[in-house]
Amino acid sequence: MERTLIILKPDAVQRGLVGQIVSRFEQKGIQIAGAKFMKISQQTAETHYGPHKGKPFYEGLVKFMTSSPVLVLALEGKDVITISRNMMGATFGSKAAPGTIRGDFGVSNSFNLIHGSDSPEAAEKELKLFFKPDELLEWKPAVGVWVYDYAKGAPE
Ligand code: IDP
Ligand code: MG
Repeated sequence: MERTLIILKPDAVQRGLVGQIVSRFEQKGIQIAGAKFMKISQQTAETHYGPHKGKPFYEGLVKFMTSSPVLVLALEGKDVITISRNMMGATFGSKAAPGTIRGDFGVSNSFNLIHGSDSPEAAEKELKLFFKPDELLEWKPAVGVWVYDYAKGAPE
């Protein structure tokens, strides 16, 4: 099983879309390993978006992400990094396909509702930035055996 860092950005919280977005992950069969409602500090935002430093949208992005509370999630599942990126849709709300979170809930290119780690390396770094080890919980969902096929031992 893999874990990823998801942030429901300030626009998702302000627009009251948190429940609907979390529901999509739950309905998909993805498990919550950690959750934190918080206001991101300037320093954490700068670290998190460090790879974008110097790009024209960087300063506005940091300002946006620190402007209002967010819901930070650690999600868990087989191939959860790729699956959640597909569920998010393309970066720009104006271009994201219908059926995706960004495609269904937004039109803006910068206020695009959700962040998700884009690789295992990024997920590891980002999870560490937002969660202490004991804030990520290992638990067995009662329906787990109906979410994956365990006939061969490993989830399929
Ligand atoms: P991603 O969130 O789909 O991984 P990135 O390219 O990593 O997209 O960009 C990080 C965030 O920066 C985006 O989610 C979006 O909020 C913002 N962003 C990216 N490109 C632009 C742009 O061209 N204009 C305004 N904001 C942008
Ligand atoms: Mg990115």
